[in-house]
Amino acid sequence: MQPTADLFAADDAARAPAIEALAPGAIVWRGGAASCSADLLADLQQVLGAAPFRHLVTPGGFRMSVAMTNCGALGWVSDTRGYRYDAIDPDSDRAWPAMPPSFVDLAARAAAQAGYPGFRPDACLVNRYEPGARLSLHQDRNERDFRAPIVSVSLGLPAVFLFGGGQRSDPTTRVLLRHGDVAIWGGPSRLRYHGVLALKDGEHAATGRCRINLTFRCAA
Ligand code: MD3
Ligand code: FE
Repeated sequence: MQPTADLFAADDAARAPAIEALAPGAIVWRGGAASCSADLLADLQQVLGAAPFRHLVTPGGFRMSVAMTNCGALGWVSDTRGYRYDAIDPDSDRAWPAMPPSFVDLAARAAAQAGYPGFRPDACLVNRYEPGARLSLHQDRNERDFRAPIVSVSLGLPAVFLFGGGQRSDPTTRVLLRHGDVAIWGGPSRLRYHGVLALKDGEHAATGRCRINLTFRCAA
């Protein structure tokens, strides 16, 4: 048997890491986090001990189907007053847990490869999708400086990502994001509308019955 057949077995990374250009400024590094995914998930457990997943409420009063938490100096929060970044976790009234070095290291390596050397995120939003959970089309515009990219890491069950344009009504393309995929969204793609279709039920060896997405941001 060839050694790669063992390393890249099953449906996730049945492929060696590879870079795909999606659009100007948008790059997917297929399998970029596959080799460090166990470290990321172990370090995530430490984060969850201090800041467990919770379902936020939108300003319109709807409970989000995606469960969220944060690590790093700033965390993204939503409530009936609006969306914002805050240094304090409203559930604990304490600072968010620090970003684990394994997170910072992967985010910086991914950004550097995509042409953003010196990327040092101050916020990591962690999303958990259980079967049926979805994220409707939105823009990420609560960050102060749109010159920095957003780096996202997909772990566990695959999801269909919707990539739109500069206006909500623009057509969308579908991109399957699988365990270990890392995407970098910068430049002209930074403010494009995007979302995630309802997660299909399944079981993944690394996460169980869910998908975890880490998004790294420069929020301050
Ligand atoms: C394209 N998360 O947390 S990650 C979010 O899979 C979010 O959990 C999705 O959208 C998820 O805000 C998508 C991919 C992503 C993240 C930020 C983007 C794509 C983006 C910003 C601009 C354009
Ligand atoms: Fe987003």
